[in-house]
Amino acid sequence: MKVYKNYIGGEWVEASTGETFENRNPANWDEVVGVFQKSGKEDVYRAVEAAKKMYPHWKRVPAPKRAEILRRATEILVERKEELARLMTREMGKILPETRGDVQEAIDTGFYAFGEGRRLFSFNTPSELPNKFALTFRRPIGVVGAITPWNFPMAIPSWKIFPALLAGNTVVLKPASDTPASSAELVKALEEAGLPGGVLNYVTGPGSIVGEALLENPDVRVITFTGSSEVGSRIAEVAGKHLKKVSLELGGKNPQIVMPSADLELALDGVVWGAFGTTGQRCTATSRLILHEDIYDQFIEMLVERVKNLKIGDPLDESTDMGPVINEKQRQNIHRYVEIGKKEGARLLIGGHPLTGEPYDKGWFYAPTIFVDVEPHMTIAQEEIFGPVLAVFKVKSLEEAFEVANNVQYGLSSSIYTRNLLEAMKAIEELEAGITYINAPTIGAETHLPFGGIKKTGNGHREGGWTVYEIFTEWKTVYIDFSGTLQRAQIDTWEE
Ligand code: UN1
Repeated sequence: MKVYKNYIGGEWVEASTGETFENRNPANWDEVVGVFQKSGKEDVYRAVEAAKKMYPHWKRVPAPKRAEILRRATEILVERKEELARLMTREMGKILPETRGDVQEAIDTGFYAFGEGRRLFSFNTPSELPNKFALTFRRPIGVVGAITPWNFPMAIPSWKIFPALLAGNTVVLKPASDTPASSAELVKALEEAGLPGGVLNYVTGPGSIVGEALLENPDVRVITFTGSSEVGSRIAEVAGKHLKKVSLELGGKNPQIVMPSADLELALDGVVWGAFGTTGQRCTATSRLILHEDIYDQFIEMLVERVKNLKIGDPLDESTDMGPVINEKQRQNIHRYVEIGKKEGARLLIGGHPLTGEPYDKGWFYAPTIFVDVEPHMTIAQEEIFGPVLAVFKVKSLEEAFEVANNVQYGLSSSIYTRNLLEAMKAIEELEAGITYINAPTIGAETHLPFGGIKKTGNGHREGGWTVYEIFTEWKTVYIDFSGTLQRAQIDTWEE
């Protein structure tokens, strides 16, 4: 059985607690993917110490040189893509095309960061006084604590680690306990690429101990977190107390609107992929389908027919459409929401139960589930379920569709299917979300554009592309006065 250790100061070491935990395959819980360190606060503090010690060195390495190491690491991911995707499917349960996509997302992020090494643009601007320059630089911040989720076990750590390192910060990564193997492989690729020891550290263990220790350690200057709104709000609270910079990427309750002019087959492809891809476990997943009444009956019929024929099973089998959910607790939680949905009066159209019998008995499988007659105030219309559960709404107009779409506390992704240009334009204007797709599903953001949401989806930051560098840098403003006199801003005026 493969035992993974923590990576601290360039060494793979056991946790000070002497304890470990198992990482099991959600499609077959008899299979142990690896054994990981159940670390304590002391391990986190040692990792932060190592990161702090290396910071003065790493920030002095010119950005294009830091970038070279990231490029080499990314090339290693390219070489190992298939092997890494298979490992990820075993530890996480999403189907192979999706885990290949997850590794690819890390690759795209790595190469983007490589390019950024020769950009990291700042700006200059005229001074109000003569013989004086005013300019700015992006500076790294220090030790970054990255706390990452299990649904994108390599992509999301890469979104945080590559830009944080490129900008000159050092990092302590705490991956989700359900998927520590994929992130360990990312760390190994960086180690092999020649990243100096201590620049990136990796500590596994429970969020309540390892995550909390990162929050509380005064030397961690930035916390970047992707996960639930509940944990996000706790992080913001503690980090607020310690005045740390925090970037939060939290829940979603993403709608897809289908209007009468839409290409219905295309809209169907979109909603099935958006709602049941990754077994519905994306923060961008389509959890609400808003149908115009004119196409409602027809679309529901098409949807049920398609969902009935989804192949659910072993995610390593290339013909499978949907794998299991991540773990027992999550499956129970999904089922609890389904029960609430029924109790509150929504009508269960299909699914709504765990899958049992061959080949499901040793995994956390749940049937793709669709509710109709959902009212906007219902729990299943409001809360993020993070599973294969779709709530369908019937509306009379585009305005009502926007009203329903916006009537939630989240605002990550959104989508509309229409062939009417004006409707599409209005959707861009009206939908309250960080991302709006026209004739495409709510999932599938590309890594070189801003990624993030409004309202309770986050705290205003954007990962991805160039915007993520706002999270991992601080501005230094520089004034250079070469007038040889005392020039007082706001007081001395310029005269010819
Ligand atoms: C997430 O679910 O946390 O846009 C991220 C998408 C993916 C990223 C999802 N590229 O669906």
